[in-house]
Amino acid sequence: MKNKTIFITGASSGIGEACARKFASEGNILILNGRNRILLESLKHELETSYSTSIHLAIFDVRDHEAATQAINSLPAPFQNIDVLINNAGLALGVDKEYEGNMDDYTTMIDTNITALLHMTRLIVPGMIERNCGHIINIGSIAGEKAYPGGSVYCATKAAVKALSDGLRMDLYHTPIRVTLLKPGLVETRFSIVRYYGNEQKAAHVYRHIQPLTGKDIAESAYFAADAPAHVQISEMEILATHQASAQMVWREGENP
Ligand code: NDP
Ligand code: 8X3
Repeated sequence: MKNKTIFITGASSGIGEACARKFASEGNILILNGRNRILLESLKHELETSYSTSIHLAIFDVRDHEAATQAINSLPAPFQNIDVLINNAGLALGVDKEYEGNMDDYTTMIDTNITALLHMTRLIVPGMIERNCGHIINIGSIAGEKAYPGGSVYCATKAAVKALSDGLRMDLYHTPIRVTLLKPGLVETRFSIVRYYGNEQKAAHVYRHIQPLTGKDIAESAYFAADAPAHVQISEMEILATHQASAQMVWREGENP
């Protein structure tokens, strides 16, 4: 696909950043959202220098509904017709037991992973319906399939992303607009560093003795879904590292019996 307008939330790092690279390298124009202006400006410069693309930065916290509404309503003309929305911004905080964790962290996960994703959908999909074309790619997780200890709230948010994706697909099935849910397993990004509140050692432990996925692997899947012929809707893709069989079943070289 070429010359499409792609909106990516959480594009300053990891999977979102990799999606920006992939879709830009294929000749699309991008609206990149995130909170870190310096990282996003540097990504914009790099991509505009390397590829035939043009990038608009939409710097806001996705939990700030007023800022999100203002950003969407004031997009410059070339960026107004969004073809693909990649709802990617998200996070996990902590690995505490459900009854012991920090309520503020729970609220942050719910507000970011569920409410903000829903708000971006609510803001952008009506325009897709008017134009009779569009594609929403939600970044869910294998964590949304089955909860694991210490992850109940994060897992619940990703189960909600699955329900929101399924419901949206049903609400749109009379239109040409497609809805794709990507459910990655272990992807080495800043995800675990954020989850462990900046503790890089604990984060590295998550990816020990296994070759994890990269943001690029997930970006390739997002692009595959977006690039499929118009009559093909990739509804879901679960993408795991080869030595991973479920969120908790991970074969680690030298550790397993
Ligand atoms: P990263 O931490 O590398 O990237 C997360 C991105 O989301 C960053 O750009 C971050 O920006 C942004 N973000 C977080 N909160 C907000 C906010 N309130 N407003 C705007 N942007 C925000 O992790 P990943 O790339 O791995 O995560 C991307 C998505 O993939 C998440 O939804 C995650 O749940 C999901 N996922 C990740 C997996 C993994 O193993 N890594 C597996 C399955 C799914 P900032 O730096 O400003 O916080
Ligand atoms: C992130 C994948 O398994 O760490 O969504 O929850 S997992």
